[in-house]
Amino acid sequence: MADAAVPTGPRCIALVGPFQSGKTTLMEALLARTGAIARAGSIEAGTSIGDASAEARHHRIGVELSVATTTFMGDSYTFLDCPGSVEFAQEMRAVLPAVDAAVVVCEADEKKVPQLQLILRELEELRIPRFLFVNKIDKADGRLEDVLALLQPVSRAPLMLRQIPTRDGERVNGFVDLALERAFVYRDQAASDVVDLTEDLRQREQQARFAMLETLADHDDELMAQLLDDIPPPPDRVFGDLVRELREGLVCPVLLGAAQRSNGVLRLLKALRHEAPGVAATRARLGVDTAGDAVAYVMKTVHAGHGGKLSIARVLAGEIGDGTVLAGPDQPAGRVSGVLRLLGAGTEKQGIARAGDTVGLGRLDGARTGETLSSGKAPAAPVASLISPPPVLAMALSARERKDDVKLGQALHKLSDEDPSLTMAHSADSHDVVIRGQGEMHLRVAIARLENRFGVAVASRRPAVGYRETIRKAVVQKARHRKQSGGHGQFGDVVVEIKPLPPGSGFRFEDRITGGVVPRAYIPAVEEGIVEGLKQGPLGFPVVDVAAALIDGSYHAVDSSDMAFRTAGRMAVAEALPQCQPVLLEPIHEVEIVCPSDATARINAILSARRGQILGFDTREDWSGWDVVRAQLPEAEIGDLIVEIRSATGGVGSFTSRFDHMAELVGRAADQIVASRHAA
Ligand SMILES: Nc1nc2c(ncn2[C@@H]2O[C@H](COP(=O)(O)OP(=O)(O)O)[C@@H](O)[C@H]2O)c(=O)[nH]1
Ligand SMILES: [Mg+2]
Repeated sequence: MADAAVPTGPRCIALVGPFQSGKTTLMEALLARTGAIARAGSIEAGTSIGDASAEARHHRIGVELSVATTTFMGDSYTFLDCPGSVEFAQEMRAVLPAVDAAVVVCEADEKKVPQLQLILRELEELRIPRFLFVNKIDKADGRLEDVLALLQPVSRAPLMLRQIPTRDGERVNGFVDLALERAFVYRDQAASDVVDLTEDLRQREQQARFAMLETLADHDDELMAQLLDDIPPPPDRVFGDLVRELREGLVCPVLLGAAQRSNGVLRLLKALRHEAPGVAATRARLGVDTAGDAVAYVMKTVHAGHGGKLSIARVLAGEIGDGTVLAGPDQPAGRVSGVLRLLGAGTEKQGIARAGDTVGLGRLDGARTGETLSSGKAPAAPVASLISPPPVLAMALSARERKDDVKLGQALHKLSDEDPSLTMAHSADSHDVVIRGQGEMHLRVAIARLENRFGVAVASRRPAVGYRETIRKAVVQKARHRKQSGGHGQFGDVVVEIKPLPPGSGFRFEDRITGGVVPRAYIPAVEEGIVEGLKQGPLGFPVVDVAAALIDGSYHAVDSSDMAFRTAGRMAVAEALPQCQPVLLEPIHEVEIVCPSDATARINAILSARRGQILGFDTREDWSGWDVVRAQLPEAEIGDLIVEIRSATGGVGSFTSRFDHMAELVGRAADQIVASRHAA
């Protein structure tokens, strides 16, 4: 019947959804149901195919993408288990462009609705066909209609029930499929049994089916006419609409199940088989040209500790085998060495990858996540442009052993190649490497990977705040450096005027020598000495916004030298600064926080408690139910700001910040900073 429309060929399906909703468990059930594994492993026992890395096992949550390919009714299916935590959302974002469809795994939990909204939004923007899989139906205690009412506001497409639960007392024991009009009773770890529809059930089924048909009819006038005329619509029409409206993103069908018991899993597989598009439709969505060249999209990059690089890619057109030469948008990617079928951490050689396959490609040293590769002469049109979210947390790292310094740099380089939402930079103020990422767990996992995968143990600490100091008063200071030792002596003598400059001016040097009392040749050395002296002021920080003028001095025909004048310049500054009323400056950033509106008051309170000055708040453009709060906040208060924002917003709030200005800081707070600087 509907089988004529079933796309054949490999499918690629993302499993997404809030943290802990059961994605990894569902992937396990899908793999067991399709025979890729003998039986479902468990997260608790550390035997699942997904979350197989040391870091995921340790934390018992998904911290990276897991990929597994299986076969169902003769077709290949690759499932992508995407981490649910916002800190690892980049892993999901990178794969989505090239998937055929997504299964959004969720549960009836009000607290997770904001996270669901973020995920649905990504899918909606990329026009990815999506099913909602309401999981953990085995412990559902409320009515399904209430769950849907809770979730509907965060979905742009109508959530359309495809099944209704049946109950044995309070417990959900099966479901009625509203398209097939058939009732099923769940069995543990097995396919459901078909049972007769009782009269009572048939009435409920009719009602729910009518609601489904009405939703479909919103985009099918003929179906609408049939419903109005009470004509039973032909099954082909209903199945045809289910397929078309899913693919066009007009509806989001809702399926039920309990991944842990393998309930509803076969139904899900069948829905995917009949309704999810294949690679041809995905190519059309992405505008991929099929001129004959192979085109592949890189979903993830993995650097094994011992050097090999693996690019997990979806072949969108053509074929890729060992030896295929591929190029990215701006550089050669390399020659494929190894085409691998993936089952979590396990791999198996696969001779050739056909259009639609999702595989590991070995040794593409020039390929990056998010790139579209082509075997043709000209680069392929990119199917996606990945933008990494700005970092929200930083940590300073140093290798525990000096000999690992170089290795640390190299390993971090590989980690940020794998995950562009993790960046690294050498800090200007110290010898540390500063890593920046999406949250505490994100950075902690990066550190664990350094150790587990690259064998580099690191110490980590909060990065230093960029304090500075300046002066409030001008002083004229004389300094003479004179040394008589053995043969040549040293002689340099200067009079320097130091005075404050307006904020943001930095440093200015002026030569006001007349009559050659200090010869021209030595003046640059005096300036160098002054600059050195300003590197650390009396409070312990670099001194900014000062002018120094060389106004007088003297020299010695034999003993004067650059070195002597440099020393004199440095001495003059060191002696002058304490008399200039030094004052501490702290960096102030302008921050913009985005959050669901019901958290805005809490965010304001957090900002005030952190010495923030709130500049205003607004509704967030194009995000109904969200606000943007703008404020000025000291850099010292931004360090762990994200932790508090997340806990006030169910994990979904975030912020961006940029340096705005330096502000004077006095009193106890300043004294403490100076004291701890001197103690360090
Ligand atoms: N009761 C029940 N628990 C489930 C079900 N599916 C998953 N879980 C549990 O929910 C927790 C989170 O599952 P997991 O698959 O790791 O979620 P993920 O974070 O979405 O990958 C685990 O403790 C699972 O055992 C289900 O169908 N019913
Ligand atoms: Mg998981």
